[in-house]
Amino acid sequence: MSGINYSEKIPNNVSLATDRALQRALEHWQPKFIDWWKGMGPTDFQAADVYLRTAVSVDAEGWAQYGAVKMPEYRWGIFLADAVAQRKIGFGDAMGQPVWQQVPGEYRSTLRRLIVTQGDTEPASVEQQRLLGHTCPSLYDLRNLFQVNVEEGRHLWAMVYLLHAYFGRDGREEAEELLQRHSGDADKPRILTTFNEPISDWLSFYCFTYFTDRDGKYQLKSLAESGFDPLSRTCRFMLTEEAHHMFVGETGIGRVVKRTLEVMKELGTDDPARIRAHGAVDLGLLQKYLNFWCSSSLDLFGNEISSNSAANFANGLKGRPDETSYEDHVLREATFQLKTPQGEENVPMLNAVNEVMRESYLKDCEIGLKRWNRVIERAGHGAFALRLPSTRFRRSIGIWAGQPADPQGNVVAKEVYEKNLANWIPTDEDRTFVKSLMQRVAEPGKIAGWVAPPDRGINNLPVEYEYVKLH
Ligand code: BYC
Repeated sequence: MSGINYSEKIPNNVSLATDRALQRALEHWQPKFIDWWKGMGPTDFQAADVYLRTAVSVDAEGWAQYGAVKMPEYRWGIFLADAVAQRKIGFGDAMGQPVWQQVPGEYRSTLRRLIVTQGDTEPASVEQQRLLGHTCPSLYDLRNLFQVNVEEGRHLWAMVYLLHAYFGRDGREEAEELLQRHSGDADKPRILTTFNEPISDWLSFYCFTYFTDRDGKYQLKSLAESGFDPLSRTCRFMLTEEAHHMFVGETGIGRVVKRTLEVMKELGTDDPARIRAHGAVDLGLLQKYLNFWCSSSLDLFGNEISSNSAANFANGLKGRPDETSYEDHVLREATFQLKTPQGEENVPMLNAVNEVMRESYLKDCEIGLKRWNRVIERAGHGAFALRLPSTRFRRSIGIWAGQPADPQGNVVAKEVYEKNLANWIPTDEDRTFVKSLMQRVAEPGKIAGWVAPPDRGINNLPVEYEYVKLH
């Protein structure tokens, strides 16, 4: 491997070729990554030619170059957004001081942990989705799945670069372990619970890219504020790619809604049984999937009251998304009114940063719902408006964990909760039905019967373009 031309093999803007030690470390890791990709990445599609975008630089022309690629030959690159001259720490007790180009000793283990947690989610999501290709509703969707997968792979490279470049031997060990933990593995699971849930159908995939990738957006935005400048710059570039993943989720769910409304119109009914018999997803079933994935993703923000997040904020390691949009960047005086199962509580704002992030995340989640509900309303079915579940519903982390709250947030008797859960999240029967819809459609221009075709193709190509050549 020593003859590698890094600017060719691994596109990068971090002058890899001039840092021999870093180059050697990555040379060592790269074949293990490729082995992981072949073993744990998308099954059976490694020889297919996929119409993918690749980032070869961070400027407008270079960040999205399109062409047919076999996935194991994808050029996973390392990119940092351009440096901001004279950048200062924008929040916390060290606000106004110059950002750090190296890891401050006292924050070394915390920063490493944040980077490892972020890094762990990226390969986890690829593992969760590895079987989906077999049941793709169209070649367009199949290509989008693979685009998301290779970019999650690139995001892993981004975190592994930071670990190798700034954390010495510990960092290299962590980079190895990122390939050794696996989603759902009984002995070595992924770090965060949501990333151990299987994604075995495309409705889940659309929900995951809508809700869970959006957590990614919010976590990356908060790390993009970090006083550790290489982390900030890395996350800023990752955010440009993240937008497409959420597009896949938002348009995917939107296309399911559209198709369901067509079927309702065709049959002249809103009877879920008849809609299902016709091979479409009734809106009640879609609502259950939204409830499941939204509540699962809400856990990813951590506890409402968190001394970890308080310390990370005060120390300038992790800010709030869009930190500049707030007035107070120190939060030593402010308080936050928190609703707990015991009643309202006034807590120091510094300890409530996770909750502040969760609130802004939910506002962002509302945007898609408004769009889908407009379509539902226009079709004359306003009574079926889709809703986000309350932050109290089905939580496993934080003050509401284990509380029997309904999707509207009312605490109900445990028996009532348990009896109604089947109305709120997908049952085994629902999942079996959704699975029955998942029949592979892989002819150019064809689409499965449970989802509408997209409005437009990729990169100005027609929808019927052969986005994946299967051979
Ligand atoms: N599951 O003080 P707390 C993405 C642990 S998604 C399991 O509230 P903190 C992507 C916590 O670690 C974005 N454990 O936690 C999307 C802590 O343990 P210790 C991923 C959990 O630190 C789609 C303890 O409970 N990025 O990129 O304030 C596809 C106390 O909790 C969970 C990040 O998450 C959980 N859900 O917040 C691909 C950013 N929640 O320290 C990719 C990096 C909490 O007591 N991570 N715990 O042993 C972080 O910023 C923080 O670690 C967390 C937790 C926000 C996750």
